[in-house]
Amino acid sequence: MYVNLEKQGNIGILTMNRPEALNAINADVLKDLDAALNTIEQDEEIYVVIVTGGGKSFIAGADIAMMKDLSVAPAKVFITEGQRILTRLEDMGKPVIAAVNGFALGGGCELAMCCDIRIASEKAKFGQPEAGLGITPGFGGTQRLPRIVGLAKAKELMWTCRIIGAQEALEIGLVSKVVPAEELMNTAMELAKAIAANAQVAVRQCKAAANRGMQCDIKTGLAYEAEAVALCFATEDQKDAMQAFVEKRKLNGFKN
Ligand code: CO8
Repeated sequence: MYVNLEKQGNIGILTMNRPEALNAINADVLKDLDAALNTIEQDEEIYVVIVTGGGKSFIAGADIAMMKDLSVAPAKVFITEGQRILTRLEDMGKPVIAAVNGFALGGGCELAMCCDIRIASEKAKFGQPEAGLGITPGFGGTQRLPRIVGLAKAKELMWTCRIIGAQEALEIGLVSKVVPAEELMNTAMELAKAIAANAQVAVRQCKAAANRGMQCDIKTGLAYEAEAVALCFATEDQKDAMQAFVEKRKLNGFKN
């Protein structure tokens, strides 16, 4: 299996597992990732997901050896499948944290950008080196990178193929935190646990409303928010949490 899924409490840890090729993505990796996403979606015990890479790399991109002889039609099939599966990660109801341990290049940077929050090890490296290989980014980079770092910075990175370190990724807003390599997984776990400790219907509605709102005008976004918050009033967790507040007592966990 090119993708491992392990559970620690309510946290699912998805590890890309093709270290001999720095976790480069081929059709089999995509298939295993798709299957792991099915498991995560169906497993009600998993509240939050962490994605990381096995070995020294997060993901060093799509598999260049596999792509080199592709003609237009098979390339389109691979691209469409990659976009579909990465968009599944972005659209997943549950929060997803990328713990970027090393190279996040090309398709690897694109996969990280589909996660809700990115935390980087000091050793992480990011970039879209596709133009140096005679192609454009194909797993969403031309669309998501400008939305995250701004249009001019995204074009600069895509045109020059410059690989940036974790600190620069932090400065341009591509990651939200940089930590020493040995603290990466603990930091991601602490963040995941903090999210998992809250009411999960509310957490998921926050994600859905925020993601949908980024694609539309603010009035439409506010309508999504109204739907999202109204729906929370149908949950026991909302009743319990507000009751506990007015009774000035600590809530003893959520039922979810
Ligand atoms: N594809 C296939 N194999 C890879 C890849 C890759 N992207 N990256 C690394 N590997 C392999 C190497 O070939 C090597 O294999 P072997 O040991 O059999 O020779 C092994 O992994 C270790 O790699 P290196 O020896 O090169 O390790 P270094 O530490 O010296 O270098 C680098 C690490 C800098 C990350 C280097 O491996 C590298 O530059 N890799 C390629 C990075 C890259 O250009 N990625 C972008 C790919 S294009 C892309 O992602 C497009 C996305 C979607 C478009 C779809 C279009 C159809």
